[in-house]
Amino acid sequence: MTRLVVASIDRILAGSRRYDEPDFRMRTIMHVDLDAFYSSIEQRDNPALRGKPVIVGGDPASRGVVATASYEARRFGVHSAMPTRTALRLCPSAVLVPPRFGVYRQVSEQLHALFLALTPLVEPIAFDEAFLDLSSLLSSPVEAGDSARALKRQIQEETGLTASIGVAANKLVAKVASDRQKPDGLTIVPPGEERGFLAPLPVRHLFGIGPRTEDRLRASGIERVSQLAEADPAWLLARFGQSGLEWQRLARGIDERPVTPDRELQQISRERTFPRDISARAELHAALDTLVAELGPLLRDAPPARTFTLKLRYADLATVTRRRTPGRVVTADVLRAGALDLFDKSWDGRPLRLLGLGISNFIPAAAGQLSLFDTDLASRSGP
Ligand code: DCP
Ligand code: MG
Repeated sequence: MTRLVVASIDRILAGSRRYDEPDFRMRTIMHVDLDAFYSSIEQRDNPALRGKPVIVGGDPASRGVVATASYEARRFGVHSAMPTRTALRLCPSAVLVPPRFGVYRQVSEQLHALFLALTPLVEPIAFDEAFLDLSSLLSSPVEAGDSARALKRQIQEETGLTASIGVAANKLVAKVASDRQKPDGLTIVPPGEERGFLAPLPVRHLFGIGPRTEDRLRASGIERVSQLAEADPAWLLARFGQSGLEWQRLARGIDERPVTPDRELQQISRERTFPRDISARAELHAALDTLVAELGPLLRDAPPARTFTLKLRYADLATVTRRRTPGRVVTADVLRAGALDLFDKSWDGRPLRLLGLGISNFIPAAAGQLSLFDTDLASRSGP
């Protein structure tokens, strides 16, 4: 209720402020993303690694890939999803550490608990990343400074790690903002400044614009968000269909997707587009393992699921989706074994550009068994 009143007063006060969307409602969305998550945990737990280039990843001998690298290693050009072999060539002094998913998952749970202490409207995106909708607590992103600094402090105290936070009136801008001053950053984008904030970025920063779309836009002379924002809508529509208009809305800083706690989702899924097409089975298995690990904490928070789905996209963009319902609840272990098996049966050996994994077909929580989310979801059914 308060939120609605505040939003309408704000719209009246805004006066000259212009939004392309008539029913625009001011929201305060926070995006939290930990810095160099896996490698920061390794440096935290082993002081000998602090200040050094650290690579968390798979064994180069079995075509392992980099999960993440410390900022010291990134200076050498090392990045996620690169073959470990290449990474060690770029940065021979790096210490290679195998991933400890169990530990990362525990930290992820600690983080999730801190987020939930602020608001039930938490949408986990990865182990170390979530959107929080703080609209009912704060009437504008510009009021979020104290909450964001307090959250960063709590994260530091509870986990010993640094986080970067972005706050804005929507998810897109909050996400870009959290990246702006990494590591240990805080960036708040005041309402009305979304479009200018996004303008200089390459278009790939917008949701839904992957490498292929980026190429198509570039072929039409569009590389920056500002160019997309200014393009003639009729031309965009003719050339790219409805998607062109949707990208333009994002480019103009408009994004109305709600923050969605996973309980409400039909499917919880994660996918990876690889920086280059991959045809090595071991690398694909490793990527699948990462997806399983990312889904882990969400599996725990979501209602039990009966079905898991594997998605393969080949280099020629042919996409295959395979579903399996194992006859028992999909736990992390069931998912790990099942996904690998399903992958081996589904993949035809050609290079893949994307791998995705999801769970669905949720069993409703038993009556009387309240979860953290149940108590608060009612408040979301408002406007
Ligand atoms: N991860 C992975 N494989 C990838 C990307 C990420 O295994 N291709 C894992 C390792 C990361 C974690 O997910 O530590 C979080 O991913 P981020 O993209 O947030 O990367 P980092 O937290 O490592 O770094 P940044 O400081 O850029 O957020
Ligand atoms: Mg991160």
